[in-house]
Amino acid sequence: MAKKTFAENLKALFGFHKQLNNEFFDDITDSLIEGDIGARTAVEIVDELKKSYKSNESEDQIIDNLIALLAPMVKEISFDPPDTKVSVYLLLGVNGVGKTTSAAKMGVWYKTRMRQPVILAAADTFRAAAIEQLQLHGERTGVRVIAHQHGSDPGAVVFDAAQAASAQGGGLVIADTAGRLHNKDNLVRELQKIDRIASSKADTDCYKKILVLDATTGQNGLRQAEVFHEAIGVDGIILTKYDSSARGGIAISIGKTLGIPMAFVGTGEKYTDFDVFNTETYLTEFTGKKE
Ligand SMILES: Nc1nc2c(ncn2[C@@H]2O[C@H](COP(=O)(O)OP(=O)(O)O)[C@@H](O)[C@H]2O)c(=O)[nH]1
Ligand SMILES: [Mg+2]
Repeated sequence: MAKKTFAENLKALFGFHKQLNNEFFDDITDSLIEGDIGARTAVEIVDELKKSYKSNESEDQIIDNLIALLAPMVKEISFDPPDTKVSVYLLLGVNGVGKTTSAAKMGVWYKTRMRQPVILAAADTFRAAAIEQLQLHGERTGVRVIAHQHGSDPGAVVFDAAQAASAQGGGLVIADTAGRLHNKDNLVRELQKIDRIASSKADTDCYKKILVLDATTGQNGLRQAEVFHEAIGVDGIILTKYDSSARGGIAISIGKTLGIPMAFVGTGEKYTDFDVFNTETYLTEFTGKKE
């Protein structure tokens, strides 16, 4: 059975507790933790909520107070590649989080919003299937894919893709990467070269490192964000599988702990199941606030 969302839990709590006493607030803390907010943050939030609580407050007021407390913790960013510049967006993340799928979705997203070309770079050269997967996406969506052979240097793929964009007077390169994460040293070494090439080929402020996180993995996502942020620095996050996640508190946890902003959400398997992250919408959904 699917896990209850924080919003559903909260609703049940209001029904269950006739009086909003300490027990009620303890239960809110538990629900926040189950929603992947992280224990420490959950306790801090509920302490604040208690402080501002006045008797006879309605459910709606309590949810509004909660949203007001959460809002400053969530960070949000939008990436707008300028038409006449060369931009490189490098997608990072461990295996299976949805990097290749997100690269394809992002390609579709930007293609309809840019005059200049969008190019997918198959820089996950580690798995042959990853190259084919991206090429197939390219065929289906009409977005150009630049790929080299299986096992070739991923930096060279990014180089060629950026070169192709440059030759057309600017454009956006979205680079898929391999998700190997044996240990941090390894990760740093693997990413450093590709990082150097991407930053030298992209115009000023047009190189973005975007971490892809699976919303269903919970607090594990926070750990992944820490590792990648330390290794190469993360400019923004794509939260995938948000459709199958009953939680999503990870956006709050990461914003508060690491200050990394959310950029996009993936909400399904279709190319169009993808949107920019919006804090207000996110908190409305997370808390189950009535609109
Ligand atoms: N439901 C759902 N599935 C997704 C989403 N994004 C990716 N997936 C699925 O997650 C699986 C792994 O995706 P993939 O892009 O290959 O991950 P990668 O290893 O990081 O490149 C695939 O079966 C995708 O269809 C999403 O937003 N929602
Ligand atoms: Mg992949």
